[in-house]
Amino acid sequence: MRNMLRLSVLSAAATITIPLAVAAPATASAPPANVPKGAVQVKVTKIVAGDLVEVVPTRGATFRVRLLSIATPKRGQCFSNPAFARTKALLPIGKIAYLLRDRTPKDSAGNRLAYVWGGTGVFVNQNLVRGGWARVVNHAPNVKYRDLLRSEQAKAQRAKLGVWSVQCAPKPQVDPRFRTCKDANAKGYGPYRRGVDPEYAWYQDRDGDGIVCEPR
Ligand SMILES: [Ca+2]
Repeated sequence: MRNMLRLSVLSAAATITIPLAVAAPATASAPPANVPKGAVQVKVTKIVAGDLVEVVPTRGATFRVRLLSIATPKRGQCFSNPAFARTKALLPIGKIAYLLRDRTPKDSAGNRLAYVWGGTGVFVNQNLVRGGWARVVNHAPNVKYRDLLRSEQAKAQRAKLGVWSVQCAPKPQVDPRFRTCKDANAKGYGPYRRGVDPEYAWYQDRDGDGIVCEPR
């Protein structure tokens, strides 16, 4: 009688535990294959900037993450809006992401420093550089993906994508007052000396003597 009872308890327990064990991996959401070992799962809660996001870990309070080795254009700079939109698309609010740290855990502002993968396995730092949404910056000693990112940046530059496009190229500076040296001289301005007068940069020093707008 006692044996029979134990058996029935065991079988009842088995029918309960087996479906749970099968269901468990689906809710734990195993990371996509290309997310490196050691990456920590978080949930995206806010996109602060193209290279700064807020996340919440499985247990604990939200924190901000600065994407390592890259910088997106700041607000108001060329291509800042597309860069922000790209990060938002790669890291949708409420979705899972994966963080991998390098050697320095935080920046001076207290943001965690990490490489970030989206829930589908896209390496966000790399993707932003690849499309010209971000530039590579030196966050030494955090150099785990530096060579990869530099190679992606070289390709983006050759293809003139995003921040490397003609549209984002710095405008050549010109003298706001005079169209030519002759005009400047006529109004009593010039010559301008290299390293002394800021106006020097606005004119071509054809003979290379460090002076522009020499009176003729
Ligand atoms: Ca000269």
